[in-house]
Amino acid sequence: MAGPEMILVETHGRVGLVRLNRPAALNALCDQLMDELGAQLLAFDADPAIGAIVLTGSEKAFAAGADIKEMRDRAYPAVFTDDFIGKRWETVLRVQKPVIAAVAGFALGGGCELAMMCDFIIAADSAKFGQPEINLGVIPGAGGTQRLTRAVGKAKAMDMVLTGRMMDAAEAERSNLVSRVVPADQLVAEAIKIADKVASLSTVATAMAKAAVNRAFETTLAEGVRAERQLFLSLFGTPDQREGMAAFAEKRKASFQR
Ligand code: CO8
Repeated sequence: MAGPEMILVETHGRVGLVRLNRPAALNALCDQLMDELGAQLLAFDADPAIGAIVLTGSEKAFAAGADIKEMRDRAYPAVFTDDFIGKRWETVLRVQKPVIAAVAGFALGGGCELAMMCDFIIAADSAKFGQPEINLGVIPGAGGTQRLTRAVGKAKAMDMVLTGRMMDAAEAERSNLVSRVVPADQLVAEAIKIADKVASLSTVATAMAKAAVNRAFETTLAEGVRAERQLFLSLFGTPDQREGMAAFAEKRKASFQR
């Protein structure tokens, strides 16, 4: 079977790196690209040699949105019955291993939404985030109105979604959309370094850590705390908990299961 055409795949030790690679369209997220990305994310998730994933684009664009030219002739009700968003766009949410988005240049529309579906975002100082769908006579459709609002609050989210304006990297960091900003020429190296740290840890603990933090977006404080406690207690049934705590007591580096 022919390999993917719109993504580039690399591994760096225990880090799986996916680069969106459709330069002629600023990585516009067409069906083929989303299918290739989804398949690769699931392949990394199933691979015990991989502990964390970095998703990045090019220097110019993480992704300039869903592919407008592919979308323009879609019509209701076929768009509803096809469920093209649910089928293609939410694969990243099924990945149990941590996924870090490394964003340089444009992350617009579905590109911003895809970055927000990752576990956290590292931005190059060149990054520009936006939900410009309103300019096209539509609104964000892959979680943008919800995840952006939870990340940056109502005032900024409403401003961006209603005007379509972009937010630069400094504003994105100030507004808690991204966890760190780094110089553009160091973005991928920094993201790999951060992912490498995550990947060196217990795979089951990092998966549970991400599941627990994600609960905070879906439930009440009391339910979230209960869910966290169950996950925490369940880790006492794993060899990694015994190894991690023994290594601390014995002043040595922990060697987690692979
Ligand atoms: N879709 C298709 N093609 C695109 C897209 C896109 N989103 N963005 C850029 N391109 C193409 C351009 O058409 C152009 O192609 P060509 O050379 O063949 O004309 C090429 O990429 C380069 O783009 P520009 O010449 O426009 O480059 P500039 O540097 O002048 O401008 C911009 C860069 C500002 C990023 C500009 O390209 C732009 O505004 N792009 C569109 C941004 C946008 O509106 N994004 C939102 C799309 S809608 C969306 O994402 C909805 C998501 C809903 C959920 C998912 C459902 C599937």
